[in-house]
Amino acid sequence: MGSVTLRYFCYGCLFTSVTWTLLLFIYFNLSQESQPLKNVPVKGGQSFKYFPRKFQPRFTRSPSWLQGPNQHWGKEEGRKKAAELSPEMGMIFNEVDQEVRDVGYHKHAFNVLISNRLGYHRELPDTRNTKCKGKLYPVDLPSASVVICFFNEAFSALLRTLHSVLDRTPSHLLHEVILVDDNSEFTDLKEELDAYIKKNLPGKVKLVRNAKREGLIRGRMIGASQATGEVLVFLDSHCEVNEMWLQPLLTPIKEDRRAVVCPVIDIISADTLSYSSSPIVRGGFNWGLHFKWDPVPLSELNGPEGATVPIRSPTMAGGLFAMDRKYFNELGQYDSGMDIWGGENLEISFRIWMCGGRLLIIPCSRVGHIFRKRRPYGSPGGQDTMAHNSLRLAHVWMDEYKEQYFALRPELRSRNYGDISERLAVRKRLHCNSFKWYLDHIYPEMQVSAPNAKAQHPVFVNKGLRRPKVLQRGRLRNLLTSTCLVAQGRPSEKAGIVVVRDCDSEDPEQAWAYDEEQELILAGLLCLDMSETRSSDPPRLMKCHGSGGTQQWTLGRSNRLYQVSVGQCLMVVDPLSHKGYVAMGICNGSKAQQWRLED
Ligand SMILES: [Mn+2]
Repeated sequence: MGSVTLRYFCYGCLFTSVTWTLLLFIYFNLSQESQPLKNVPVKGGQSFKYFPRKFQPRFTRSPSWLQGPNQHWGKEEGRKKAAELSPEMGMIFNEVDQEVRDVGYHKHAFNVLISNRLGYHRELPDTRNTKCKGKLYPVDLPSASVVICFFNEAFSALLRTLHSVLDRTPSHLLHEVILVDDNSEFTDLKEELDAYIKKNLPGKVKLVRNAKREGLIRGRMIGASQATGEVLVFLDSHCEVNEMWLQPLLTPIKEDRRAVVCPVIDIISADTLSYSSSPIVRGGFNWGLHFKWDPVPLSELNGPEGATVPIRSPTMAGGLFAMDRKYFNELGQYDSGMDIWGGENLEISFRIWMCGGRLLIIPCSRVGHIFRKRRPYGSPGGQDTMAHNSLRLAHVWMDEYKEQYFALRPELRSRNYGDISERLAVRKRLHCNSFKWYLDHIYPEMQVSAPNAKAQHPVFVNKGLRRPKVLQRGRLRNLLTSTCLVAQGRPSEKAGIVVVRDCDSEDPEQAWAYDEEQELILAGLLCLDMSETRSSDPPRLMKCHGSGGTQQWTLGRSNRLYQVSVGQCLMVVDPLSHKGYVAMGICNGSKAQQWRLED
């Protein structure tokens, strides 16, 4: 009897264990299934609600959500895929996201919401010419001190700059990184940054704090004075260095200590933070003493090694370059009489060439830089530091050619520019050539004009006249009201707003084209555009500019029409109103936000 009871008891146990095993198996499988979707911003509300108080970088290697279900790419292709940003990275789900974005644009002039979401490490597309990838560099290169000055930088952008350097530089070449805080006002750049460095980056990263605002120019000199590596590498605080960026910079310096080298500055979009390759151009300037990019003369590009050899550049853009540290000191560092920002890049460029050095752009070294549309900070007293600095450089270096500048800025002729005797002494000590020598030998393309001659035509090198391919055409119908998006006035009217009206398939003024640049073009004329600073404004029809951002739209999941630079979706404001107003709103999946591009 007892043995029967025991047997049933054992069967019971066995049955229970099997049931539990099955349940647990199913549970873990399902929850693993949903794991990769944890951070996908598909539904509003929960995903990023913890955001800006204390930002936690979520993606420490690459944004995991970009990797779809089939992950069997080769290494290179996988890298490329991971390096592509989701166009919906900037989507706003709630008021907190909205605030991060709006305050971010105001303080930093780029999309801080996306910057935060990217985290401190990300994969980048390798934008080098394929020939660069086969190049070999000496093992015993000089060591580098990377100097990064910052003032009120966005925490995530600064940390991404820093980590990109640490991630992509061989440690035997990286002597140290010196951060110079130019007396920033934002509190997260104080204790929080100290704590982060102490906890995560002990050893190679030094942080120097200026007790008062010195500006970029003196800030860099302070950083350089603390450096002990053989080569100084200056970077902006909103950069990301790319694959094998440093070795191609150090090699020409090892060969000739008077070579000053710049990487090619790739473009990180201020609106989307997407990384794209820059064409190879070189630095020039105009007589207003503004830096400009020039096409590279074919004679520089046609060598046997093609587009991989260093290119002589008359000037540098300023933010990113490398130079032998002792040579930097010998050559007179910077003009410490220059304030905050502006003109220092032309000053050092003229000085390098005129005093026996060479300035080169290295096509195989790529560093991305966030190109902001405005500088988000001024000078403490609000003075025009660009004019002050330009005056100093004109008086020290430009000899009789400073008249070219005064012809354009006659009001500056009598302006005080401080004491330049120390800089004139530098010029004398180094036995520098004349400015005429510089123009004749280094920048013969520069035209010297008599006063009042007509202005030089600017050279556009970045965008060709290629028209993007149209992917889809049709009317843009709202699914709630079944009305179509049209111009309120004429579709040719610039800055006109758009509204919804009854659909008419015969009306050519209702015809939209959606192209590969993600532009929406009405009646073949103007592009649907969103100002990135005022997301409360309705979208308008503007001239197509072809550079994404404010004119970049995605027709996404659940028929939403998402605008990349404002991070919101297009919606019908009041479905019952005859006015047909539309506006941008937080993407909530409602029917008022659903659109279809249809024939
Ligand atoms: Mn910059």
